[in-house]
Amino acid sequence: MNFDLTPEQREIWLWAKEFADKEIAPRVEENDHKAEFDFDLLKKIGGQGFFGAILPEKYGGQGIDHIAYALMTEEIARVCSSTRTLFSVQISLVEKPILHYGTEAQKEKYLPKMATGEMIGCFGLTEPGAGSDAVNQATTCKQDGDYWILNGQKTWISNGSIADVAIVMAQADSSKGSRGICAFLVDTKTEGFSARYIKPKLGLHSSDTSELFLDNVRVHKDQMLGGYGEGFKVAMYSLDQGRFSVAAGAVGVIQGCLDISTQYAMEREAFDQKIGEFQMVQQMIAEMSMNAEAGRLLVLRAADKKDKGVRNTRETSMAKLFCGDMAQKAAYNAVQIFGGYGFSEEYPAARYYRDARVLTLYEGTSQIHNLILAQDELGIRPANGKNAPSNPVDRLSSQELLSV
Ligand code: COS
Repeated sequence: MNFDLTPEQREIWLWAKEFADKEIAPRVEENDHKAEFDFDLLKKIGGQGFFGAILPEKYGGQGIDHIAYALMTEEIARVCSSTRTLFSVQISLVEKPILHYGTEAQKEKYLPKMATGEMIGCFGLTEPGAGSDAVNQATTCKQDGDYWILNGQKTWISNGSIADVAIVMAQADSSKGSRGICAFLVDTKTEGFSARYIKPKLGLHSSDTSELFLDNVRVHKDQMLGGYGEGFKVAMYSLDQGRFSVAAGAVGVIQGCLDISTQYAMEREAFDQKIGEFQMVQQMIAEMSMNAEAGRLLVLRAADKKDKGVRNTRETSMAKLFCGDMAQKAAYNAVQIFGGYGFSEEYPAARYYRDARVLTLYEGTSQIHNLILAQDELGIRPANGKNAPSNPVDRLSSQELLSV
């Protein structure tokens, strides 16, 4: 086991860190207050080649590994969770499933343009009546010659209004349950497709969160992603990627809370000393430091398995659950350390507090991840597939686990 970053991973991490500090951080407060999507920032991120991070060079990407991708994601989230959401959805929820399940024609059509940010993607699984119960899709697809006709509604879709392409899950035959679901790549300019920005919301003010409406949307059969009835597997595979990116983002939130808290604690004085000298403040700082480190290790462990190409639902779920929950604690304590100023929108702690809240909700609530992990431990439903080893020591040797 080697904890050192390679020179390349370190370089990518520093590249993302510098970009986050120089280009994202100065805009965060204004974007948050205006509650508008920042198209200029999107262009800058695209121009840097960030969206192509993990794509092979063949599709215009940089071909970096998941360790470096996690570190990039963390750095972006350290300064802005709205921007991190844009980045995560584009890469993990759209590019990765196209890369994994797409035909060569689909890859060539979408990936090079997504790598530059010329094309933005969104992921349409959640519906008004299908959140945690993702199989319960009310959106339907019916075949009509060479086309499929899609009807339904999606909600809480990040990037929904700005997307050029949406991955949409729809039910072809409800008697088949999860095995009747199909996934489609829907160009958002197709007639019958529309989106509506959801505003106001508790946090992520400058992230585009939208509803999608599909009214007799005709999609060519070549736009199906994966095979007939494979849509739920496409969705679950995508969530294994998206949850990983959320977990890395949550580590960034913990680190961001730690950074602002340590700085404030060594500036603010009470009872004739810096508040950072009080042990109760120190305890909160120590806890943030420990949780950032523990969370980062869980994320990097999942990254390692992804790089080895083995199923990692369990490790990803664990990272998402732990980091999402610990980000709540870190943001709560950052507000606590800032005291009354933590309650003011003129200081950053309030934004971290609001933005952190969604981390235990989207891409599987903490309860869903507890369920995945408990059912795995109890042998009810092995998270990494039926043949995954159940002995915790065996689990450390990831080579033996099932391939995705
Ligand atoms: N990768 C690949 N396949 C997977 C998978 C994964 N991570 N997880 C499940 N599957 C497969 C199963 O193997 C099963 O396939 P077979 O029928 O061929 O055996 C199929 O998908 C259905 O799985 P399961 O029976 O476990 O489905 P459930 O309805 O019981 O759902 C949970 C399981 C609760 C884990 C799932 O619905 C879930 O993750 N819900 C939360 C959804 C979510 O995160 N929503 C927020 C989206 S924000 S973008």
